[in-house]
Amino acid sequence: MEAVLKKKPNILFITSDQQHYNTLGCTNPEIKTPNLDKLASQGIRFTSAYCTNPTCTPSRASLITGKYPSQHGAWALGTKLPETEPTLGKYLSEAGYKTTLIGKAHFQPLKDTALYPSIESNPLMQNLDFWKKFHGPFYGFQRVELARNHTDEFHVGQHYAVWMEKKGFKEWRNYFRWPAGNVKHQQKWKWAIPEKFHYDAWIAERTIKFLKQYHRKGQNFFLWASFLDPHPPYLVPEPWDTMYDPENLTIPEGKPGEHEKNPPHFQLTQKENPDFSSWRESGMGLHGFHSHLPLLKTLRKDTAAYYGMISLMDKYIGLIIDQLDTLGLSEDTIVIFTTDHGHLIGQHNLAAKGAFHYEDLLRVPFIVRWAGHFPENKVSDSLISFVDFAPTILSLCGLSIPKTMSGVDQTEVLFWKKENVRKWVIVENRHEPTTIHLKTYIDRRYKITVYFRKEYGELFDLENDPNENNNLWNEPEYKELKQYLIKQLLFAEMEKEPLWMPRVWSA
Ligand SMILES: [Ca+2]
Repeated sequence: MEAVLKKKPNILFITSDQQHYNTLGCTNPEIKTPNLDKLASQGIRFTSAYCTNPTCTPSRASLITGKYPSQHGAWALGTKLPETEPTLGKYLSEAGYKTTLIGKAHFQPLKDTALYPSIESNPLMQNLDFWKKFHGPFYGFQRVELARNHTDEFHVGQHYAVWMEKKGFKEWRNYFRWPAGNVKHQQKWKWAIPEKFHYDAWIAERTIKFLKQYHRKGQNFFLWASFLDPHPPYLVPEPWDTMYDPENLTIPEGKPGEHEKNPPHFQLTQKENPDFSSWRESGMGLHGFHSHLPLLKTLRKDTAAYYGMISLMDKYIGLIIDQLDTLGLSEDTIVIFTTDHGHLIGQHNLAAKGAFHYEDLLRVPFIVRWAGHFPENKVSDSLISFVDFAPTILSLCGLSIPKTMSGVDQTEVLFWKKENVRKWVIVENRHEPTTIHLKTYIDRRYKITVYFRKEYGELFDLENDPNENNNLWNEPEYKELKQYLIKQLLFAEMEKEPLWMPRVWSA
């Protein structure tokens, strides 16, 4: 058993939260990410990797289940992944792996109810006695050490707060928002928290601890270092807050009039006091369905802080990878870096996220390294979807892929034997049961977005209009193309239906 296990690769999975695909130094000279650039030079960087949903919970649940949000159950923010869903961690655990998640999970909502229990909820997140005792299991991870606050957010707590207290940082509440913290005003750009108590330092320290432990014990591992930045609020400690001069950054701008061809919610974002009441259905918060004008006023400073957050995170990602290499585990460990979905920071005059399926929001940075096995310093435009992550990892670990997973095995692409194993990707977004329910189909050239029971939609030619300024949905000369793509979307939908078992007999 041990001899067989030794041949299986370890998995070091590193993610950020809400990171635009073009925020790596190797593609964007205005930002510095030396460690991620180095990782890209040692492996394969994918330029056409997509999330399955541009929000946290649904997309993260796809990564660990190999299923679309419409299949695994966590269909929107504020829902949970059912505990009955088999996960990558479960399958790897059964094969003898140690499975650990450090950082952000967000598989469950901030609210705990009798019907839908959640431990990632308030006020339990602030009950540090609970978190001192609870370390899993959680969705296939035998060990979890969690946080889910983005910078100073009020739902700080869990293992991160336990760690801060253990470090003697008793005054940690002075850096976080009320009521979990003591800060009652909105902090901007510069975060007074000392870097050594920032959650990036915590994630790196704990990840490195587990790397050393697994190495010492000769254990196979699936270790997820799940960073929480650069998700807003835009706050970063010194010296990273002044690393980028806001005046020297290139700030994207929307094209005048572009939203006139887009669905009504795009247009409403550009008004002072828009009425979005007809989209409200569950009574819960709606991402992006508000005026974006106030958010566009501080883009330069926001971008400088956003880049600072990425560069700070890059430093700690570097510490983790350097430790892996120092332990001599490079050739035994597959390293994957990505984020959970993209981000809008001025593109199309929009900010953050919502039902705006631009590449900025759907496409993700995606780097894979397996020293001595995968090629080095390659760039691939092969289509990748987050549903491919779990089946591909299982395949690389020599394990069978459950038929219930919808993703495809990308192993041959990673070994540089095939350019592509996909012809399309689908991105879902069901933010409300019926009123915000859209689906995007992307092939090598075109991209079409259909809204449930709506006559409007989007059709972009990514080759001739890579910035997606010219929606062709209503153009008479593209009517046939639109019909063709809608049919392709339906075919893709049919293709992604899982077959949990083969037909074993005629009847
Ligand atoms: Ca996210």
